[in-house]
Amino acid sequence: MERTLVLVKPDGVQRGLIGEIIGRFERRGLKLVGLKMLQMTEQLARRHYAVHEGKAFYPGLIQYITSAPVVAMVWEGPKAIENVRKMMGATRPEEAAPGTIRSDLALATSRNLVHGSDSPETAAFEIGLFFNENELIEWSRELDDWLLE
Ligand code: IDP
Ligand code: MG
Repeated sequence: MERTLVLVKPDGVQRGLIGEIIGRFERRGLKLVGLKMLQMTEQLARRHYAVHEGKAFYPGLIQYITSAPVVAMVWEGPKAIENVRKMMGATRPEEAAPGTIRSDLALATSRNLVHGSDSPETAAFEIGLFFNENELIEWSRELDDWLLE
């Protein structure tokens, strides 16, 4: 089973959309295996977004992601990385498909509500940035017989 890191970014927390965003993944059938609220430090933000260092939007991105608390989650399920990315929608809300989080709830690329890992390698790296192994909970869900192949 695949795991992916999801963040409700500071705008999602400030706008009271934590429950809305968690609810979408929960209703889809993905399984929550890690959850915490934290204030990202500049150091954590720089590590998390290291691939974007040097880009024009990078300073604003670091400012944004550290400007208020985030909610960090690990979701598990078949093709969790791809499924979450599709549910988030494209980076730019105007390009996100209707029905996605960014299309339904956001208007600006610099305030696009959510982060989701984009590959197995980044998922492993990002989960490790936010969670210790003992903070990830393995639990069995009775519903799985009705959700999974
Ligand atoms: P992703 O979050 O869809 O994976 P990335 O290209 O990895 O998108 O960019 C990371 C984050 O940086 C975006 O989610 C967004 O918050 C911010 N960002 C990306 N491009 C721009 C831009 O052109 N202007 C402002 N912010 C941007
Ligand atoms: Mg990205």
